[in-house]
Amino acid sequence: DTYGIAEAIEKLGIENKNAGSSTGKNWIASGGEVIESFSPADGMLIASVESATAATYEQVIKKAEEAFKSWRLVPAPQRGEIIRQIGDELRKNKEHLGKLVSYEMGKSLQEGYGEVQEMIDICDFAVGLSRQLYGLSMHSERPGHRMYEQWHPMGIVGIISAFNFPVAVWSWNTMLAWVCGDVCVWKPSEKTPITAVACQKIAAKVFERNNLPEGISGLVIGDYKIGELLSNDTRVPLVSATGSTRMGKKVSEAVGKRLGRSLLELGGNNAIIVSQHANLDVAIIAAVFGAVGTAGQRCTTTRRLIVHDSIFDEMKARLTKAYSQLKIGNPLSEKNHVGPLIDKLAVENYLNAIKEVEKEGGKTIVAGGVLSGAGYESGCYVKPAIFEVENTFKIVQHETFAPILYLIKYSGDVADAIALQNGVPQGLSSAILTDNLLEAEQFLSQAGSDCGIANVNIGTSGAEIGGAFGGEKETGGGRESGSDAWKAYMRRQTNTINYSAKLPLAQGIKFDL
Ligand code: UN1
Repeated sequence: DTYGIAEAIEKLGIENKNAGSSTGKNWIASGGEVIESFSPADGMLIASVESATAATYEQVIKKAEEAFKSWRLVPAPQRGEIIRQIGDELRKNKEHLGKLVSYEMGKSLQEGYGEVQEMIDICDFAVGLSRQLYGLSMHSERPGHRMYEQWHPMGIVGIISAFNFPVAVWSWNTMLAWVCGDVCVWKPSEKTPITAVACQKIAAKVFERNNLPEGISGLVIGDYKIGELLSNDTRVPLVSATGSTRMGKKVSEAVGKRLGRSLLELGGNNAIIVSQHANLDVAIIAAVFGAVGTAGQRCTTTRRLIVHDSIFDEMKARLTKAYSQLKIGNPLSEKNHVGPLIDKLAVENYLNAIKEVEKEGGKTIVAGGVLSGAGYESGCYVKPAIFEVENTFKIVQHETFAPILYLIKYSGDVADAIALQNGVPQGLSSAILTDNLLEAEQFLSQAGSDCGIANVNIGTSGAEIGGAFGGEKETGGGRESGSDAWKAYMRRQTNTINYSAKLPLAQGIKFDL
């Protein structure tokens, strides 16, 4: 156990045989089909967990409904105190949980730690927020009247999350929802159930220590069918879903049918514009980290590089050199830059995308391929690849969750580059690299990038928790994490109070008896 995985698993309280039902508690719905989680790093079985059934899902929802009745009455700053304690537990468990994230998901150890750091950061943010759930007060048009608004908790928040940020996205949602007074039921990706169990245990320990009901945090592991239960459930007023656009459309449709609320964080097709005024040293690092970090499996991954023709050849040469220096291998070893894809299905999708791009006439700049031999036994390691393409290629318009970077040339001015950047169905993250103020401001203007995130002189990925995270168009329009994203987890109530002995009507309407 070179990397201390067995120790991490033990310290996180996961029993190897059956991580879920061993707790014997209702907050992890079990009883269903057993899901075995294999590490894409070495192909070994990490642990197995029972998935939820319709009946145990029902138990968790019942527990959640019951817990909401008391949790909503706990003053928000006291709810914040509970989140502070969860943040402390995460600090204590950062190394173990970060390692398990790296091992189960396949991202580099540094990125695994980074993900747990994001969780700690959002806890701190939520603690402060718990004293700042502000509503506005308005001036009434009627004499002797006061008007204001307040924010109330909504109830059960259903969270559907993806494998690529198996723990951070849960925390973005839960920590905010909990200070807002909601209770949460989480359906993690069935590809990363063990890290989910670890998170649930950390949170449950804190709730239990404070004599709070277990239903504040529920876990329902399973495939899309569990997601459907949440989406169709009128007892779940808000469903927050992160994943593919295909999944998001299904969730949105089901939730919309019952006029519930959904918060969607779906696919991206993120581009960096590299202008002739860019610092190319910065450009190379931004592009390479953005394209190969997390093996191209972030929703903010840089998929397209839109480069001015005057520096196109130089960028191509420098990218090729940088890619030749990338070390691909076990993500737990800190000498490697690139880990595996999540599973063999992802490898297949990567290979199909390469076939497609070649069929459409893409030119290979750095060739891809699946790695085999010692250290690559899991069959999930692939070579990051670069192709020179047209933005209009079908495959370029599509998000492939893999380290494939598309190089696109532009000539003319920044407006041409912006048109290319916006010329895809997705609208999550975007960036321009330029030292020219006019170009940067045009990119950020209302006629500039159409994405939810637009950066200058940094790449497309690696957002901080303090900003609202999400995007437009097929990305789904939701915003999570910082800024005022908390408002999505509460219901707004407008209150008008008459402290006069008369009843004047609004709009000057007369009604005398
Ligand atoms: C995601 O890929 O779902 O901006 C989230 C980033 C991370 C979050 C990505 N903070 O890259």
